[in-house]
Amino acid sequence: MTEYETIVTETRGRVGWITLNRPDALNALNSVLMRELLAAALAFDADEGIGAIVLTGSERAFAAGADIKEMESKSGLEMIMSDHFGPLARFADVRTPVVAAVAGYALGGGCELAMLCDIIIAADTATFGQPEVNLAVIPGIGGTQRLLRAVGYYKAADLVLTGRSLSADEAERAGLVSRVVPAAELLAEAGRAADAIAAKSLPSVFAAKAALDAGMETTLAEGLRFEKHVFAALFDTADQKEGMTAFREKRAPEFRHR
Ligand code: DAK
Repeated sequence: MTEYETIVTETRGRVGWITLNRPDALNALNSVLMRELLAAALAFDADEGIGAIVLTGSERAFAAGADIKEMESKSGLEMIMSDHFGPLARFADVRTPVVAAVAGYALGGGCELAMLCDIIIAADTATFGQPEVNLAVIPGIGGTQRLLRAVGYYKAADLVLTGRSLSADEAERAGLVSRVVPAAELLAEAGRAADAIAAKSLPSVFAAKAALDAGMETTLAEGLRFEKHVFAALFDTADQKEGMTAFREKRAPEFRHR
């Protein structure tokens, strides 16, 4: 297993776990962490033995945002030329479903990182927000775009323009969070969700994630066309035959990810 400086990785069954590990900075996303996070996710993505990823932080913070101290002295041109947040943006291309297990602060880039995941499970202690306006900047990795699509214009504008935070319950009501659980159950719940995904046939899971992603980007008509073709293509997998045969024979399917 690769040794990282700012994250810890582990494989449990068919699930890859990534834990952000900069406790002194509340897991603020500096360039080393963003690079390591992407590398770890891509390594899991390249492993057929992995069917889902859990991304988590600490009890106090999932991530308190981009590392302010690292970026405060940069110019606008440097931000663009250095592709400072490139690794985080590329995290969106990970094809394996990612379950975010969020406790404590998920602010700024931390909230945006959660939104790069497919399922967000929040501890009842979690706090979400886009406070960039307090620093005289704006969200830069989806906080005005993915957030808008997740919660609608008025809730997104409330967060982005005032910089206020949302509790886990308010985030769930707004549609930003998939499930809220007591903090003590967060990792177990995230593990169960990831195990459930990892038990499915990989081609169908990849296809489902790709179709959902397409739906975020395109028109309804285009999305429906994409869904129809991907649905049909799955009938050429051995796992589709196995899944439907197993249903008829009243037994659990044995998927081979083919
Ligand atoms: N960056 C660096 N250090 C941070 C940090 C951050 N975002 N958040 C916390 N820390 C550090 C604190 O400085 C402190 O370090 P020491 O002073 O002890 O060395 C340590 O973590 C503990 O924090 P506090 O002492 O402040 O802890 P409290 O419990 O009192 O407060 C807090 C917790 C989360 C409320 C507070 O730390 C806080 O407000 N943090 C900043 C939250 C924030 O503003 N986040 C948004 C950051 S801006 C872009 C892409 C992305 C972005 C921008 C552009 N492009 C593509 C262009 C994203 C921007 C952001 O995320």
